[in-house]
Amino acid sequence: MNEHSNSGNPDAPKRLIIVSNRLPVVFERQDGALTFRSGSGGLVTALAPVLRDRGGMWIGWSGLSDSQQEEVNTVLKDSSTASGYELAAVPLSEEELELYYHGFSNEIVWPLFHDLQSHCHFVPEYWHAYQRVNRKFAEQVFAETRSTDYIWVHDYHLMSVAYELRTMGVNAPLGFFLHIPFPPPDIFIKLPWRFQILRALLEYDLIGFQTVRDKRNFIQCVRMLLKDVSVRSTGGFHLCTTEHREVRIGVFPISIDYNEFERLARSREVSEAAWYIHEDLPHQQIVLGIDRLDYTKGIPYRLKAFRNALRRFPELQESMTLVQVVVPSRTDIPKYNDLKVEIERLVSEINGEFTRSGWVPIHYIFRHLTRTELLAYYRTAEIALITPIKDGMNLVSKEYCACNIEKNGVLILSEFAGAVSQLQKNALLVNPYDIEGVAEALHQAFTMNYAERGRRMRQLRVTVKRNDIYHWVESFLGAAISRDLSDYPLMTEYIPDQENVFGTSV
Ligand code: GDG
Repeated sequence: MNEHSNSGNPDAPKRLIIVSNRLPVVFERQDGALTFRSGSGGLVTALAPVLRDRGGMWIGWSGLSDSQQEEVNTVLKDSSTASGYELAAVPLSEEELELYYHGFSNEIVWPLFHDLQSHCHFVPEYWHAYQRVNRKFAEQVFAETRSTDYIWVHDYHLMSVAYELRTMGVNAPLGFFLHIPFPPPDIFIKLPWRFQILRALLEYDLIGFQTVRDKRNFIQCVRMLLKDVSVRSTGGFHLCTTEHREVRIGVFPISIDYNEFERLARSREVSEAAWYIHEDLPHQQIVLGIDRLDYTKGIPYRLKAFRNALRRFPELQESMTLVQVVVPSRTDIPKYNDLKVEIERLVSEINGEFTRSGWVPIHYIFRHLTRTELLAYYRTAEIALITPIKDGMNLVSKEYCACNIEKNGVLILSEFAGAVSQLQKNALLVNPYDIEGVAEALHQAFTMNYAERGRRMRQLRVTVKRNDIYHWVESFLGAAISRDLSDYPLMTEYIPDQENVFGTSV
């Protein structure tokens, strides 16, 4: 890598290098000048605190056109003061973005890996652009890093970065974490580039999945498609032996900064906002749904389940209000716009059928909430209704538990969210396609007594607290390089920006 100047020097600083499609920042123009603030989305929420506390670099696309790259680079020069870690932008042209990001990543991998092959557009140009852009990321990684750094690549946009780095002669250990599910073989084999993707992934030294389900699917695909790769299980990992390397495959369920969420939920600002929410909805149990606009989140089924509950259990009418927050996302992809139209039609039908003087059954919010608003809803909602049809993990479910400091909330959770593997004992589990089953769970949650709510929520909170984001990072880095966070010394001089963890989701 960049001159490999520290190669072999045991005193060289150990930096953590994160590589992801997007940089964890949102650029804005104020009076013509470019500035940036921290963004959101699962990955940012997960890694920003760790990098801020420990130092390192994040490499990714800026979100702006490559014609603004020079300006972006100038602004990012000061990034380590503003964000607590360095940022390096990979320039992407409009065409690359269209084919690699909207095309291959979001019209092929995203739907396929969520078992929705009918949503896929298998366009060869998308695949060629995906390879080109992964090479571009690898070139930037090569230029920015030194051999003592640990490079940790994230998510489905960048599955081929290790392959490209190996082609450049890089032998350093490389880690990869997949934030979304990995599909079973009968779905994965539909991918025209299934062999290339599997072989590219096996150029990493450690591959992390969210759940045992995803790891099992991946291993089955390797066994089915790559006969020359041997697979065995050893001490919690699977080991895939290829011609060039031994690749460890592990499970690392991602999480949240529990203490930070709890601390903020107790703050005066959030307490006041929570009080106003309930003042506006007196004598109501609030049911909360919060999702990016995405067909994997199961919003239409959820709305139908809520309607079914109101029809079958009339005592819920005028006593239960669904607050459904939908955060705009990928609206330039037609399927996402169709989804928005469908959600809005259902909301208006249900409100039309049930609204009474002083009670509107669904409060529909189509915008990004501020952090205070989000936490106030988490804190105040008596029921969280989290029903994705498939989800890598689902951080919202964990954030809800961390913020439920009154310990009177009920978590209704889809069997198909990765989070279920940790939260199954004390959440009410539902099949999101089972409209009547979800309606019954809503009724069960509504009528659950305080003792049982408290017992379940206390245990949920203990589970999330024990397995927080720091535990996730330590587990991955421990497995990757037999190190823990103490090898990345705390940068005590940096004071985190209070307003920063959330922003717009991409
Ligand atoms: C991917 C995988 C996996 C949401 N709305 C607002 C807002 N958010 C924040 C939440 C949460 C994050 O965005 C969403 O995280 P999820 O995990 O629920 O979902 P994805 O964005 O699809 O993330 C997922 C994750 O990666 C991590 O590996 O769990 O399965 O699909 O942190 O708090 N934040 C603010 N306003 C909002 O309106 N401020």
